Parts: sequence; structure tokens; C-alpha cells
Amino acid sequence: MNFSKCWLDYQPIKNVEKAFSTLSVSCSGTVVESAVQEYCLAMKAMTGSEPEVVRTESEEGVSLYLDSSLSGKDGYELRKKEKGYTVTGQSESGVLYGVFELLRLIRTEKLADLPLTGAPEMPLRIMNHWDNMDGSIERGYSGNSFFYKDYEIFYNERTEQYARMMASIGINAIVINNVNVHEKETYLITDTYLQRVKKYSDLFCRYGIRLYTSVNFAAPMELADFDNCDPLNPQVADWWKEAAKHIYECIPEFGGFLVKADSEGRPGPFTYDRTHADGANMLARAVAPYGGIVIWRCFVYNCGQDWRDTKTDRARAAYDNFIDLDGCFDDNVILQIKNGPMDFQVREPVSPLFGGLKKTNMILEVQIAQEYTGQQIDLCYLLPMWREILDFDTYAEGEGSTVLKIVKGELYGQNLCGMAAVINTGDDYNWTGNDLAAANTYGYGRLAMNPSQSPESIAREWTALTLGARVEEPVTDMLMKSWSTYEKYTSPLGIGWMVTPHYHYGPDVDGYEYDRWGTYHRADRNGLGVDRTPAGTGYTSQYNEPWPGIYADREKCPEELLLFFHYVRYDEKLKSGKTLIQHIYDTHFEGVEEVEAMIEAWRGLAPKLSADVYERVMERMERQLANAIEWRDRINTYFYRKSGAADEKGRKIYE
Ligand code: GCV
Repeated sequence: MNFSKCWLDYQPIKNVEKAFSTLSVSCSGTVVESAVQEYCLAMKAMTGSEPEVVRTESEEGVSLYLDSSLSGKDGYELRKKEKGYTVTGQSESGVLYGVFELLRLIRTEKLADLPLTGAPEMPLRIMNHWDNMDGSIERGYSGNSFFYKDYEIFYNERTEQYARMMASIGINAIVINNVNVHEKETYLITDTYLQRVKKYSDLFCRYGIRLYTSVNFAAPMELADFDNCDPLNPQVADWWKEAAKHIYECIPEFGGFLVKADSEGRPGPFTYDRTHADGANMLARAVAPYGGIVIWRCFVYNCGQDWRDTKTDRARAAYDNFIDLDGCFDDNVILQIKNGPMDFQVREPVSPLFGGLKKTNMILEVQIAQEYTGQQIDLCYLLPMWREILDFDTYAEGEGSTVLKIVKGELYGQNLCGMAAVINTGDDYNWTGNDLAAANTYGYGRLAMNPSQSPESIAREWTALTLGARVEEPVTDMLMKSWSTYEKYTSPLGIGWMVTPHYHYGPDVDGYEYDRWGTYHRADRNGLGVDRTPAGTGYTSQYNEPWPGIYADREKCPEELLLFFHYVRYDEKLKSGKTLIQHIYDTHFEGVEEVEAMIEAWRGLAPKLSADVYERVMERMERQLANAIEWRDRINTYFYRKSGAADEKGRKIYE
């Protein structure tokens, strides 16, 4: 096998109960069968013998039931009975989730927690693959695609393992191709590939997962002889209706389309002076008869900006492009909104669109792939960041209107909402480049299923399941510190960017400063930061009260976002009493020291880890240290040269 089993690596357990040896199944269906299979496979590995499966009720052993009156869609209930355990699912998926939960409890020795109920709290829990059919992955940091190579679609042992891994963390929707839909991928929804796509869909369905594809808005022009793809052109709409009919004839369980339009060179309705609602609704009407949905991305901004123009603010773009369309989208359209207004930086405020849209289905998009957070070389556990985003109060309907309530569908009573994440997997043996980066993959699903879990408890769970209980404490500690460490040695106080253009790994302070992407830090000899108050770009006004007043006020603005919202002089004092320049120096020295400490801690774990995991992660950590040093020295030197201010502590800053 050329892949690791990750968190589904079922190791022998100590407390083998007699009850584990019988599985009585009182329900049926393809997803239930996957649950049965998983149970048997796990028990064989954990206890050494295959359990007996009986298809009638039994007093003894583990029993599976389906009871649609159970509360919570796809929920489950686990109970201890006199001579065993029961797993009851509200649906077939509920049974499957219940079995995965039971296995987790057995492996982490937590059966005492029973009885226990659970139900996915977000209706949609989506993985977005940015895989291309040539085998590459846009922003992939762990090898090539395991779906495609040379424009062929694979189906193998690894894809089966992948489906199990996704189901085990509660994923129920997978988009199988990059949002940038190139020439060949445009054909994914045609007979050229549909039969192969169907094989994936069948596999995913066995695990309660629906398959979606990203589509090319200009498909009628590329696949047929249209000279336009105007969404209000009835022939264009008919073309899509026919295309959808054909897809659903072949794959009745097809989920729908994901669309990146009018963004970074992709075609879209703007060309025809139409709105994004016109574009999304046209596609939505094509899939509506079959229960399909259209997920439309809000990542729309001017990527041809002139750096001399200080009035245009990319941060404003998503809100400005979509806010007036609130209420104009069909019921089966969902807007997918990136967590921040820019693009997955290590620190950004939450997108104001979440507080603005009230009559539109919304999905929160996060990036598990560590494009700007260390590319799965550097350790950066992202759950604490996502937790903060979910807990952000938008004040859309008064205090307590958190992003979490919106994406759970609680605030506006929606059921097409949830989270989507750009996945970080590839065909590397360990799936994620850095073994520890799988904590983000795992954690994303677990958080979307049950957002009341803390990032720390998810880290513990992942560590115990993947690396063993012996290292749960120290590895959890490393994971929990890692986001802050990464933030310290990269760009300061929410300003972002400062990365090597295009690749986005490693420092290049001015790399994007005079470019067209709208990503500027505006550093000069006196200070740095972007004024986004009403006196500047006015971005702060996109939030609901009280945020505009807080963000626009230099004193009240959360310090970690200070440079995102304000231009600040190097000699201005922060809350800590330090000047801005001293804060920059200190955090950059600290960041490197923290990486060194992490490496020491990892070294100490060598006897408790398998040699290959230890070595693989150590190799990444050494590269992380080199990266952190490079960031420290470039940032410190850059700002020393600009400001001329010496480090109060007299440490080495290159001239
Ligand atoms: C898939 C950023 C990334 C692109 C990505 C884009 C998006 O710009 O660098 O690789 O494209 O976001 O989210 O569409």
C-alpha cells in the first residue's frame, strides 16, 4: 500500500470486550453496509478476529438500528446496554457516523462517556479539491492528485480509503475539481468523463457523500458553438438545462455545481453586463428539477489594480459585489464566502458579507491547504483560527449573531448552508506532506460536525488516533502553539502578504507591493499599514455596529488586526507599551525561538514515535526553522532600514 491510513489506522486495543465480537444489524441500505464493513475491518485490526455479523436483533454485542424519529438530521445515539452497545442512526448516514463515533470512543478509551447523542450541526460539510486533470493540484503541497493523471480519472484502493476518511469526519459533499476549470475539465460534465465520474459518485454515495463538480461558466462556448454565454440568453440557459438533464440521467445523486465566475480571469456574467444573481440563477434552474444546487463563490475582485491607486480596496470587493444582490438568488443557490475579505492570510478580519446578507444561503469557505500558512512544511494548526471565525459576532440580528449561527442555519432558518474547505491532500504517502498537517484535515470535518468541540480537544483526539495516546499531550501542545508562532515570524499585525509572489512561501516584503493584485502594506520611513477607516478606504463601514466604531478607532481596534485597519507609525506605542517597531523585532525573534523549542520537543518524542513519522516530520521542521530565520531577518532588516530604529535589546539585525 503506498499510502498511510492516517487517523483510520486501527491498532490493537487493550480492553477487548466480549460484546465487540458480535454485530447485530437491524437496518439495511448501502450506507449501513459501509458502517458494517467499517466495524468489521476495525475490529479485525483492533482485536485480531473478525466479528460475527447477524441480521436479527440480539441482546448481546453491538447492535445497529435506524430510527428516523431520532432528533437531528443524520444524528445518532450510542448507548450501553446490559451485554453490549447500541448505535441508533436517524438515517443511514446517522448509523455510519454513529459507528465511527463508537470506534473513536473504543480507541480513545472513552466508552464511559455513554450514553451519547450527536448530529451534524452544519447541513453542508464540503471538501473542495483544487485538483486538475493533468494530475497537478493548484496550491497542492503533498504531491499530485490521487483523482487524476494525464487527463484520466483513477479509481483505486486509495480513493476508497479517501472516501472512508472523509465519512469518518462527517464530510457529506465533495467537489472533485479545481474552481479554475481549464479546457479538459470543462468536459467533466459530458460523456467524455461522466461514466468515470459516476464511479466516484457511487463510491461517495456508499459513504453518504454527494459529488459536485466545478463548472466553467463559458462551457456553452467551449463545448458547443455558442458565441456567448450570456446568462439571459435563452439558448444558453437551454444548453445548461440539457447538460444538467444528461448529468442527472447518468448520476441521479449528483450534487450540483460550484462556480468561480468573474474572478482572476475566469469568465462570468459581468462580460454581458449581467449580475452574479443572473448567472447563478440560470445555472440553478438547470439543476433544480433534480434537487441540485449551485454554489457560487464570492471571491470576486479587481485583480488588475494599479498600486498607485489608494482608493480601490480589494478588501471591500466581495461585499461591494454581492450586497445589493441579497434576496435575488434562487432557493437552490448558495454563496460561498471566504473567511476573510482578502485571501486566507494568517490573520484577517471576518468577511463583512456574513453580517450583510440576510436573505441568501451562505457557506463559509476556509483553506486547509496551507497556501499562506506554511505550505505544509511549517506547522500551523488552523482550528483556533476557524474557531475565532465561527465565534465572530456579526451583529446582523443584534448581539449573538455569530458566523456559526449563520452557517448552521440557525439565524435565518436556512438548510442550505455550512462550511467548505480547500483540502490539503495529495498522493504523498502520508496524504498531507507534513504528517501533522492531517490534524487540519481531520479537525475541519470534526469542527463542522460539532462546532462546540474545542480546537484543543480535536487536536487531542487526532493525535491519540494517529500517533498514539503516549504523545497526545506534547503533540497537542505543539499544535496549539503553532498558529501563533507562524504569525509571529511572518507578516505583522494583520497586514498579510509580504510573501514570494505566485508561490506564496517565504518572505518578499515588497513582492506584491507594486503589483496588480490589490495587496499592499504601504510601508514608508515613518510607518506602515492600510487606512481602512472612513478617512481611508471606508472598508470599516461594511460591518454592523458596533464594529465600524471599534475597527476605525486606533485605540479600540483589536491589536492583532491593527495594521489591517490603520496606518501606524513605527514609534507609536502598542498596548504592551512597546513601540510598533520593537513589537515587530520582538515577535520575529520570538517566532524563531519558538520553532527551535518545538524542534527540541519533537526530538524528545523520538522514542515514542515510529521512526518514519519522526523523520518525516523532523525534515519538515528543519525546513520550517530555515524559513522562520529567513522571515525574521528579512522583515527585521527591511523595517530597520525603513525606520532606522535600533532594536532595544541589541540583537543582531542585518544592516
Ligand atoms: C484556485 C488564490 C489562490 C488561487 C486560487 C484562488 C481562488 O488567488 O492563489 O490559486 O485559485 O485564490 O480561491 O479561487
